[in-house]
Amino acid sequence: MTDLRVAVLGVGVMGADHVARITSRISGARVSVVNDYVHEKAEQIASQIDGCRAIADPLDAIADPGVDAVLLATPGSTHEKQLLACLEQGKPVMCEKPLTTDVSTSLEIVRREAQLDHPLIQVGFMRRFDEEYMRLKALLDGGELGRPLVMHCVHRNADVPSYFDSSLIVKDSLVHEVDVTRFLFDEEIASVQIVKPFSNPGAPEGVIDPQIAILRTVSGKHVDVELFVTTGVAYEVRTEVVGEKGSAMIGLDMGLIRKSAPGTWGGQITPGFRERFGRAYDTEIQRWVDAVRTGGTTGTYTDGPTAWDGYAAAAVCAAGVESLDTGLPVDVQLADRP
Ligand code: ISE
Repeated sequence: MTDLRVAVLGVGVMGADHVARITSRISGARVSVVNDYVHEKAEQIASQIDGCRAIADPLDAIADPGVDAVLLATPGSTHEKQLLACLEQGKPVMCEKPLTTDVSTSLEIVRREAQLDHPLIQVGFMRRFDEEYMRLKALLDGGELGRPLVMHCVHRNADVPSYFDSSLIVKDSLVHEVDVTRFLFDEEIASVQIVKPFSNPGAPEGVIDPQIAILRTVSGKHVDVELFVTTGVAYEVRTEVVGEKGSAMIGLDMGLIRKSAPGTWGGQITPGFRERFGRAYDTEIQRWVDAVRTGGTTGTYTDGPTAWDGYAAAAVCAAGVESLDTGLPVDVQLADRP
């Protein structure tokens, strides 16, 4: 079987990481086209990869006959147009979150995809491919904890880019806990409330940080999330599920623990999400490539979170942004699934 020819759109930090992983860590695929709004950056990357071209217009890159599938790592505001182009061209697409930047366009994407013979969109919620999350999911599905009742999540970043504002903490960071909740509990989220504790004086002017998110699922499970994105420390993502018959926790970051004179004890904390979830990204992209390559015979071109998952996460985050203003719980309104 020939290698899948992938166009990577957007070669900022995430896109460049994906180019590197497809080129040197993933089997069965190669990067045939790159695109970026800074064309010189795309040209520079293309020049380092055999048989790769830089194409200046993202829609031309999607339509190019030398492209079998598309990986979108472009800014969220451009996703709607690019996803629609992929659907029109019948090209499978892996889309980094967000699916689109608002709920109505996300729903439109879901509806347009539903008109096709088979789904083509996979959304990049990479935590579903992380070994610890997969083990936790297997534990829950196996019933060993009994019925899950409560989940506590911690989501801390050392810092965030300068353009981050309070609502991005919901849409860019909380969105992962939203997806984890839907993934682990296999049900939708009914309401969300954002509580604002005393703000970190070290946070940029006007940014509400930390925030506490309280999610309630349709069946009444409680999830609380501490979001704190300017700790100045490192990356900490922990998840603890409490069930009828016990609890389980992941994300303890217990790499090497060193004990040394004079009487010290300690180790290192993972610096950021690219390190923490590096292997999960590799697994995610490998499984996507495998699904697309065999799609002609299996009829399935995705292996992971769907456009619906992207839409549902967007709907929860929109309710979260509303709650950020009012401080009150906001119900999540989901359309019927097509
Ligand atoms: C970032 O955009 C990500 O997607 C990370 O996974 C998340 O942990 C971080 O908070 C976001 O800013």
